[in-house]
Amino acid sequence: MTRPDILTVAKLAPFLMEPLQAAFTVHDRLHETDAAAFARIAPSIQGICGSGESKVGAALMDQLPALRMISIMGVGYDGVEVAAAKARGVLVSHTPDVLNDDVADLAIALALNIARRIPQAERHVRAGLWPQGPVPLATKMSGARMGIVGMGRIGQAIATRARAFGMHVAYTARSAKPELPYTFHDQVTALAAQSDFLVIITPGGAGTRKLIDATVLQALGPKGYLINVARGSVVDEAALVTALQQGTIGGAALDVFENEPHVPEALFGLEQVVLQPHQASATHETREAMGRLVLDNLAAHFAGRPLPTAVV
Ligand code: 8YV
Repeated sequence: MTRPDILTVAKLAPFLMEPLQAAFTVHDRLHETDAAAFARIAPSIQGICGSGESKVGAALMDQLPALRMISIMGVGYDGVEVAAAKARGVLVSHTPDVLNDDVADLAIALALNIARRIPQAERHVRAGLWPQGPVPLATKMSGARMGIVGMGRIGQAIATRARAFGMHVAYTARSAKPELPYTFHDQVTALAAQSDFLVIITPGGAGTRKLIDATVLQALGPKGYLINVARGSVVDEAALVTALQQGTIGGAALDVFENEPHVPEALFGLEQVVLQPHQASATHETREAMGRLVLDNLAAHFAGRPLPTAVV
């Protein structure tokens, strides 16, 4: 049985790389490491495997005349030029649903962390400062107003959790979802003005670039908290840094950034900030489930079956 040639465009975890190498001839990021070798095998590459942050553009696709499938380990695929893939008859798959719980859990954890000042209090104790006095009082999250920007699968998982905390949930999205028991705002600024916690869970990409700008941060206000578990591109990061430095908003808890893994140094010294290294889906259970979906989509394609979780 021929083993199709697959190009990986991201560092993949062993639980995915090993079964991938068992089923396919894998060329691990060869386009980045060995141009001559890549040029030799490029005509035979039939599939690409990458992560939610991977960049797969028309320029790379044009070097791969036999390319038929791009399998992304991530629900987000904003780094893939989907229109270019479609135009070349190349299928794209991603890994939705299996990570809803983890991403929603981290969103709620970040909201609790920023409101209850958990990292600050933990640092206070670790520094041996408690004998000298308590930490400042924090902010109650239960019963407050949560605004969710993006009401897809993960947005709805966050809303369910927020309701369990007795929170008032409102949202904005491309269109209202009348079947949902939450207040819809068609403008993100209006939602921000009605929120104590504004959670970002939209797809990345051109359609949402800098959606959260200085105007939205102004509307969120000096007591409001921003939580981003989507993509750094959705927030105007420079405007966010300024808003935090000037107290325009109450604080921010961030899992994603514009230029990962690089984080604006200006954020490091700010008390009212919680920082995470894009780990919302980073549990054994979820990443292994994502890995299985990547393999299932590739196997389905090369067996001529419909893809379990196609984008296009
Ligand atoms: C992962 C993600 O960081 O699913 C996404 O879109 O951003 C994360 O789950 C990443 O894609 C893992 O490969």
